[in-house]
Amino acid sequence: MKTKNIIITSLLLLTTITGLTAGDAKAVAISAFDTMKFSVTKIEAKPGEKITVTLRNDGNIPKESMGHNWILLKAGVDPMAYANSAATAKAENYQPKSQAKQVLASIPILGPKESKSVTFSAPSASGSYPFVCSFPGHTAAGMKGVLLVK
Ligand SMILES: [Cu+2]
Repeated sequence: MKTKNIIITSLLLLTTITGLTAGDAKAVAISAFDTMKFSVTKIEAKPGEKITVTLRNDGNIPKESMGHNWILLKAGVDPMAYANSAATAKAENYQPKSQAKQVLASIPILGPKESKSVTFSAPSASGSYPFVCSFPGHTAAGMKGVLLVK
């Protein structure tokens, strides 16, 4: 009887610990479409909050002509300026090393039905942090959004 109670208590404890771990980071699921749009254009977070962004390409058009990525930029960075620089950086997977200092977190180019995650801490300073898809033409087409830290 005593052993049984210990096992039950251990199981409950394990469940609690697992639950805490899973709930540790704020989960944000973003779909990317052939229409050059993100399903999520606004993410809200507290300063320093841990966030896991999962990007899924829900389109059908091949990666070479309709790939999508997710690039979170520092506050004050012009999304179009970053996108213009990235557009000519095909060899660097549209993430130019020359602009790496502008980037806070990123998920590389995904083809149809591919999915990838990135976990990062929201900046400690309140503000508005733009994110874009830097595949050529996509930011201009509206494939962008903002992380609001407050
Ligand atoms: Cu895109």
